Amino acid sequence: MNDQRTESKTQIEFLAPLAEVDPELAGLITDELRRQRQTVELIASENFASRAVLEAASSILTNKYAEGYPQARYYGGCEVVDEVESLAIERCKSLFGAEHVNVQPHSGSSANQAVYFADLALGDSVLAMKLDHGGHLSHGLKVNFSGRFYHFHNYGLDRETGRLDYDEIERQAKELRPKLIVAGASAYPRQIDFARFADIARGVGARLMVDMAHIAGLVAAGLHPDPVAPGDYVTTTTHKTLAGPRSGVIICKEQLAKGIDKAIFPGLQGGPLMHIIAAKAACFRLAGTDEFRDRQQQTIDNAARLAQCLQDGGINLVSGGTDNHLMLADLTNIGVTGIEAENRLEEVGITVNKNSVPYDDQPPTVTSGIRLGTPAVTTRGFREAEMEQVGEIILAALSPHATAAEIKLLRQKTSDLLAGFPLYPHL
Ligand code: DSN
Repeated sequence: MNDQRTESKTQIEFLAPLAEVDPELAGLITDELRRQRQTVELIASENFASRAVLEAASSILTNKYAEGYPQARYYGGCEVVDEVESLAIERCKSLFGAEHVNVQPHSGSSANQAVYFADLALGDSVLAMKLDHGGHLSHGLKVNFSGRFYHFHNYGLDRETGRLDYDEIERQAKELRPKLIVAGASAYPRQIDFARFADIARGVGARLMVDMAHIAGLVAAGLHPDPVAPGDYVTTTTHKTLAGPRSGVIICKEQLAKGIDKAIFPGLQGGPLMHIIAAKAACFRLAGTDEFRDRQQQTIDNAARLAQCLQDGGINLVSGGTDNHLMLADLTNIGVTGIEAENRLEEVGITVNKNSVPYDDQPPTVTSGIRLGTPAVTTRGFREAEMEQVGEIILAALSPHATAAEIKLLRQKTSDLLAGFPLYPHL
């Protein structure tokens, strides 16, 4: 009896809520919860992780060191985390039809780094999408590790169509003979033909890496052409359309598995984050459900409806629309820069990010565009009717004639809209 009392007292002390031991930090987290609840989240790379994912990510697995891989660790006591990691691997393999999966990368950028580390020698040549046409920092930006260690060349979007021009990419590949071709983007609103990329890569003896971070949820749901069969390597984050924890994954062909595993550990990382790997396992399980598939379809439908509203209101979209979860608005014709639009929308309770558009004259700190995406609002429950309301608020807020009183009214409209869609009611 005494023992039980002692144990329960210890537990109570151990589980003292954050607010009790660190009110300052708890206050900031509460502020952020309030911000997330009170804004329409249109950042295309964000989402709301499920309660299951949050629970796994905040679990006691954070306490465990597990350098190495299941059944081949450099620490004792790994019998349970071995099962957790194997579960995450098997679920990811089955979700994407993968031959080999490494669930240890801490982020999408570390996943990309590991592929380059495994596949390339310093200075090797790579062909990837330009950052200001929709690529990613880790696809060869000069000040990023990728641009410093490897010789990146860029393909971009066609000036007229705003789309990838596969013939032109093939011409560049033939001229440059890269060792690796990178497909995938952070701000491309159209489907990507990965099979065509694989043909181009094979034609010049290059390997193909697909960075599917933005579209992984759509791929899991079978709503985007598959990158896994044509790609030698596929990297992804797990927190965007996939709605998992903030982290990364590498998928590859079996014959490349040893190189990838060695590149991650001991090449680039030490102990894996077992609590985050557990959260990835939960995310992969949820991503295999009909509910998840329906949500991905709704994400696409919501993006299409928002795109239509913005275009009807006179806003130009790069490539003329969207096939996926995001759109890129070019605001040049309405005389508003990206940073001005981001700030204006923030005032009315809508969060977006300024984004360069192809052939942008403005620097990346200003930009001529904004990127808008629907994964988070769709997880929150928005459907086409709500997207129309969001579209109307955006158009009114970006109008050069919007007065301070109108902006205030628009903020109220956003709040009224959000009130019908509670976020994390258990918190
Ligand atoms: N920074 C991410 C995005 O917003 O698209 C890509 O990693």
